[in-house]
Amino acid sequence: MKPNLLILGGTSEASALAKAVSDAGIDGVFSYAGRVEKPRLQPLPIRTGGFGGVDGLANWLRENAVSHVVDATHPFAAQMSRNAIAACQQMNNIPLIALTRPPWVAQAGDCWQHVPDIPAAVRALEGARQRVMLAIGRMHLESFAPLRQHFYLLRLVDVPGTLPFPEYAVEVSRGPFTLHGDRALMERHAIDLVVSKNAGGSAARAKIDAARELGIPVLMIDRPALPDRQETHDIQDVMRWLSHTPSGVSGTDLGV
Ligand code: 3Y8
Ligand code: NAP
Repeated sequence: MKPNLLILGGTSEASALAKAVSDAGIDGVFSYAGRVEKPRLQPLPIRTGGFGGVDGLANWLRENAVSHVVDATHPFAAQMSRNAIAACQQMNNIPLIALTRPPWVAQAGDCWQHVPDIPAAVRALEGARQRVMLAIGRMHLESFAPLRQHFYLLRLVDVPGTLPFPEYAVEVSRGPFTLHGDRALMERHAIDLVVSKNAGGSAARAKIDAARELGIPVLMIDRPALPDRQETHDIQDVMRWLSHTPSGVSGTDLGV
């Protein structure tokens, strides 16, 4: 039976996979949560918005006769990843694989302080005023609002509404970012500290490399823990998996 794929997207790897799937003539749907105004277009049909939890996703899989699911979401999209595992199990174990990228690892010249999550990053920022590049997007900015002593450089995908800080600059820009661009940005704003999620991949690592070159410390937020699932960093692995993994959904489950 020809695969009928759901890609949970929102990363550079998800977009690269969508191209490989489309080029191979495989049927699939690309899914966004709907977090930004103009998400990148894809060579596959796009659906946007939450599914409605585990049951909502399981129903969507059934109603759309999905035979395989690839979770290519960002490593911090932990709730989506947990829901995907549970929904595929609920649907008689529809085959699921995660397409991820290895976390960044500090190298010579890096000055990283690891923290386990956003609240720990907030605690680590208590104390004297700094000029902080807060490159973690929009969704968690409120957590840092109590730390009014700092200047914040905020990089956002969309033009923001009111922001909870007395002193800040906004850079509206989506990645992939460049070393030259991020270094110039940090110098222009005389940044003392970079706060970053350990996203991995190449599209967001420019700020880490620029920080090393400028001798700027990084507050590195480690990834949330995820349940065990089949995982790969390689798109060709996913393509092989697709052709070698029989659908987990028999005819009767397809409502036919
Ligand atoms: C909506 C859909 C592609 C995918 C591109 C990657 C790279 C550029 C780097 C920094 C860090 C950050 C943020 C970031 C990067 C890629 C990738 C990645 C980080 C888009 C996209 C969607 C989102 C959602 C958005 C979050 C935000 C996070 C900005 C598309 C552009 C900070 C993560 O305003 C908001 O609500 C933004 C929300 C989740 C984290 C947050 O908490 O605010 N991503 N980003 C997805 C959906 O609706 O399902 O247009 O592509 C995707 C990309 N963002 O194919 O080119 O692969 O990671 N995204 C982080 O890493 O910290 C920016 O500024 O240095
Ligand atoms: P999350 O906290 O793990 O998910 C919260 C809820 O959002 C999910 O339970 C689901 O709603 C919905 N959702 C998330 N991703 C979805 C997708 N691809 N398609 C449909 N619904 C989705 O997710 P998040 O951290 O907000 O990330 C949202 C999107 O942004 C994902 O596509 C992710 O890959 C992308 N992204 C996130 C980050 C980040 O830093 N978090 C960085 C780059 C890109 P229901 O429960 O209703 O189904």
